[in-house]
Amino acid sequence: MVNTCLQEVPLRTVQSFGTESIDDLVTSEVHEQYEEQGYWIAPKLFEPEQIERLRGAQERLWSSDYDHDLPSQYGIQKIDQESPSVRQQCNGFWQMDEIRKAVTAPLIGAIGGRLMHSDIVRLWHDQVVYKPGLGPEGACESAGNIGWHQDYGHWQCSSTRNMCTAWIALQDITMDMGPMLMIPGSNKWGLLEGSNTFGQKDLSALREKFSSQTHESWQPTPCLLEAGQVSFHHALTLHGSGPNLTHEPRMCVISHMMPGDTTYRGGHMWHPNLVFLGPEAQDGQPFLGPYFPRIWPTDR
Ligand SMILES: O=C(O)CCC(=O)C(=O)O
Ligand SMILES: [Fe+2]
Repeated sequence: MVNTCLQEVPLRTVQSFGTESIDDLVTSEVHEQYEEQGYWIAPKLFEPEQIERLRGAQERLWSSDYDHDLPSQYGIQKIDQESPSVRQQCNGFWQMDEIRKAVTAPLIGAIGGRLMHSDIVRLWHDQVVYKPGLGPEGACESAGNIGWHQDYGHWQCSSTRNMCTAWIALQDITMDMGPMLMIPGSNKWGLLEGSNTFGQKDLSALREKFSSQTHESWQPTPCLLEAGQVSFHHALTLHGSGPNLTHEPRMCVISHMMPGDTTYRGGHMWHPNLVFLGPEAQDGQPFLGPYFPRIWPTDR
């Protein structure tokens, strides 16, 4: 059990890294890494107290103890505490204040803005993900897998592929924990056919499917993070993850960000976010308003 009575500490800022400008953190080497490999692992952006509070918020979420009654358009996920399946709540920020603070943290937005080359950053949606610990005997269980996918494969109703995800580790993420795996360079392969495969479990079949479309080298690289560290990836970077073979759950909170001028690209794939554009949504309609909070510049 985690301690949920921890003191609230202020979120980290650019200055807390001993620098004045976000460009001292997101340097030209960082841009190069992000553009060449499709992702970048940032230093610790969250303090241990914040991580502990986020873990508490996540545990409360899974036991239906919410800060706010009204769930997002995804509704309330029914959780079977004994199941080996991945638990996923999208737009957890509607229900838990601590999750809202993390996925809209100004530093996350400032970094996302630099990586997307956008002055304004909004939340596209968030995810709270919990991968149960199956123990070493769980190696053949695929329920905890997250299929190889491209985020934009799911987001084709958005006017831009230039979207960026921040994945916040709520504990040290080790190799046996089913870390997120990236395919470096896949951000340059374009949008692959049928890449909206987050929910599929057969990683080998997906690898086969995507490798045969590109014939590029496929070198899964794990994002091994310390608690409070954050990885940032491009919406075209292929990624997925395997089973958690430890006895601890793997917990993270994810902020999917978009440039502030992102609009609806009509006639493509449906997405739950489209409900907020209303029944007469028009191609080119902006994703604005409280459903898509502005993260950067901060309005708090
Ligand atoms: O948690 C994982 O393994 C995958 C998460 C993911 O798909 C994402 O952050 O875009
Ligand atoms: Fe993803």
